[in-house]
Amino acid sequence: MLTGKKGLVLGVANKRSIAWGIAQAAAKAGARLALTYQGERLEENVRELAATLENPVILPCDVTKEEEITSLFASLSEEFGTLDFLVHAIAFAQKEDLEGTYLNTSRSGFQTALDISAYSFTALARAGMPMMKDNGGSIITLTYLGAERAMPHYNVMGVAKAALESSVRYLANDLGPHNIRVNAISAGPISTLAARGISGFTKMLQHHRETAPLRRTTEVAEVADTALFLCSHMGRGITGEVLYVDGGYRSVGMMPLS
Ligand code: NAD
Ligand code: IMJ
Repeated sequence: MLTGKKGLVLGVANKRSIAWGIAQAAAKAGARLALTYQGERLEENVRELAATLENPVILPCDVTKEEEITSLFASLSEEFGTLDFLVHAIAFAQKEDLEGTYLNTSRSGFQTALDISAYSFTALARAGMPMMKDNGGSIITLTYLGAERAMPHYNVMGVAKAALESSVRYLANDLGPHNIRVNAISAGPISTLAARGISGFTKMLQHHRETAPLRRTTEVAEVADTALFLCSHMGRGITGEVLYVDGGYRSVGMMPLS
């Protein structure tokens, strides 16, 4: 599905990362990949995982640093020339803002969550555009239902995801004339690093299992297959959308009564 295509995947932290699931699926589908790591702490992890791929490019990128975004695309431009797809699988809020109530979110906590989890997507789309505009491309981000419904503990991350989903629509409108598509995948809860530390997460998985029409939790591989579809020729008519890969959870209004 992706033979001959070149892609950039941001957000691999470890083997459980959704970004790593997407990278593996894209490599299997024939794509050549560049992966980024956030800071030296994660470099070794990403290099070890990438060693299983064919001819990967590995580059640093902390999205809070404008110069790292600039040098990422300078290096990538030399290595790849052109780019066919970009996957953004990055989110961060201060731990304290995912514990209490949304009401108590500080100005700096709000800024951090919105900067890393939402603004970074716009910054990366802008920086990646010159490498995509001649052949067209596909840009994807990961979101969660907490963008549109108030969920326990998700708090400022929900507000950041709402901004991210709106950014998808505006970027799709801006980049569509260059045949660059922009979409989000809204995944159901998955036990990754970004979810494991959350108090009550096991209960949330259980609730999802009992409520979603498919009666199970979401798997990274299901999310990865949807990402492949959106990056491939098969997804050519879709832009500005949020696709739900959640076992149908969003379509129901109540847990089964028995
Ligand atoms: P993860 O912890 O494996 O990935 C999060 C990534 O964000 C990490 O690789 C981390 O290095 C990166 N990151 C954080 N701050 C950064 C910065 N300043 N610069 C660069 N990178 C930074 O967890 P995940 O669950 O794979 O999360 C990936 C995406 O999926 C996130 O956007 C998350 O909101 C979304 N998502 C996750 C779930 C879930 O249940 N796990 C559900 C829906 C959506
Ligand atoms: C996160 C918090 C609260 C409820 C949650 C989640 N539910 C799910 C998640 C129900 C599915 C995971 N998720 C969708 C995220 O986007 C997580 C983002 C996140 C996680 C952390 C944990 C560690 C930390 N900061 C974080 N910032 C963002 O310090």
